[in-house]
Amino acid sequence: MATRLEQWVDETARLTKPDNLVWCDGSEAENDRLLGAMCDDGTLTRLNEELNPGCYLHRSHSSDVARTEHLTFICSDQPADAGPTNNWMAPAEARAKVTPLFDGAMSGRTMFVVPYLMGPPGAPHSKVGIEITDSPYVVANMRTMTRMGQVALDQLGGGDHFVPGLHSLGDLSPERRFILHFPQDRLIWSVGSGYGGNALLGKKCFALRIASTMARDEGWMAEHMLILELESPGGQVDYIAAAFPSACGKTNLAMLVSPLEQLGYHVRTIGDDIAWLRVGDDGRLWAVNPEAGFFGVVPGTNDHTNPNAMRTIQTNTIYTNVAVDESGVPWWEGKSKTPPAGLTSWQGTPFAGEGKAAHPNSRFTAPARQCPCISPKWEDGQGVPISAFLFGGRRARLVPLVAQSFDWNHGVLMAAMMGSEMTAAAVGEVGKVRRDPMAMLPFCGYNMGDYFGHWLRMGARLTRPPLIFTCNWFRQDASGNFLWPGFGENLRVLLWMLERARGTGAVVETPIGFTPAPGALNLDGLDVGAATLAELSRVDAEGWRQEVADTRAFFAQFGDRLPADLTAQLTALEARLG
Ligand code: SAT
Ligand code: MN
Repeated sequence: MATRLEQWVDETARLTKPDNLVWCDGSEAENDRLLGAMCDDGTLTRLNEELNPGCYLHRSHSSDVARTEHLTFICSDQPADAGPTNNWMAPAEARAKVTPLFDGAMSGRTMFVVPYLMGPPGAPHSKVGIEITDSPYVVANMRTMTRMGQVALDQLGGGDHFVPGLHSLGDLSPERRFILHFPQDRLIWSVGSGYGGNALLGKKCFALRIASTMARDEGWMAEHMLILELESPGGQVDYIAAAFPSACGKTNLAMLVSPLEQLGYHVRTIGDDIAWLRVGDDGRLWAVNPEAGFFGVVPGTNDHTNPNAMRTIQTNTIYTNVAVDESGVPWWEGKSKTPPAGLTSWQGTPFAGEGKAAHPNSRFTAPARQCPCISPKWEDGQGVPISAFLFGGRRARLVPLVAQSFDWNHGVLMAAMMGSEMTAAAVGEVGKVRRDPMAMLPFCGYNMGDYFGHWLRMGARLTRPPLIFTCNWFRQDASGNFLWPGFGENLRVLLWMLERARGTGAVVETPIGFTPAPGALNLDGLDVGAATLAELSRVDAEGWRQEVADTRAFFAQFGDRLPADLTAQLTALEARLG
């Protein structure tokens, strides 16, 4: 009897009609072969072999440069199960519409069967996915982003427990592009895009959208969060998980360089994008990074903003949509003040100084193990215990530098109220504020009203819950200057959060939560005056009343799927604002 995997591969090959079929084993030799073939046919360009050994450039189609949320669907039986913030398509309609796009889509191409593991090998909660794709670029990326090949088949052990994901480049036309999730079947279909979260199905499609529905059913959490490790003088180690919308500095925060290293404060990385969290026997929440690599935004990355990322992406990295100089060294906005002469833009044309040389959503794909500050615990199958959650966005006004919620349920409200100015990570209106609860708006695989309820229920099960904070590194003064230096200095905010977790750390009580009392943040060696600090923490009641009204309107769309507790929290906040 053929296994479920063999049957599915067989069926898929009959539908997509590839010229060849390759089962990927994840080996070095296989990877070398694939990279070589992609260099030969122009899919990849080898970068400077001395300065960037093992690095390649890929240029995607110019209409395929970011996630396309309007072409991303949750195909649950009932529209109410996808909820008002997701696009919904009936499963039968989705199959009828998209099957023809897969029909013969791989003829003239090779079909790769890519077994992969989300989570460390051998760990009890790691999960197997199988991606079938006709893109060798996707295969190479999956090899970096996940544990790919034999290791995943070993974990599967001949069983039936895997999440199938079918991907084809199709004709790359946005007219015929669909990213479909079938939560009941734990199945993913993606056609028409070769880019990032649209095509590397282990990431947003599995580890967030499908995993969030599994987590709801099984009592755990799949969140869009970095995980970082903080060691204090004396050796105490704590872990923080933080959620920010795409392209708001998660990778920078995850790899933060401690400005207080001399004093014994060390920061290490567990993950930069996704956290899977479970309740431990000790009543704490334990987090695992299911990924094995970083798919980070390149522009703005430099030795000041993220020296650890700079070192991580020096070797064995696939760059997508960056510019390149005459000697084959990649370049992007923010790498140096002025572009080098003789630059070729991300579109492969001579860069004349107009527009951007690298696409604003250009990315690096790099192995996590290359990160100089990766924690020795990053592949621990038990995970790490989380002391605090941090929710942030990009807001020029209103939201203070940091605030602590009064308790878990109030924290869930704060996280659900999150808004952020949109970035280039998704196709849309860059700069416009949109509500992005828990930074999960594009990634929650079910009704977000139910998702809020899941958060409330999880809190009730935790005897030692993480404290919940919100932050905003991006607040500006009236002339548009950032008030807070950001980057490594964000550590000072994290240290105050840890003090709060230990029951110390002075606060001011405001209607929206606790903010640091004057003098409570360690600002040694930092040039931030008292007036600036006061402005950073200022709570503008009128502005917040407007924020409450916006939130009420946002919440209204969830109707009776919105937990009553959340409405009660919002009403209480409104009352505190007076
Ligand atoms: O393209 S991805 O979805 O993987 C990146 C992101 O939006 O965070
Ligand atoms: Mn992300």
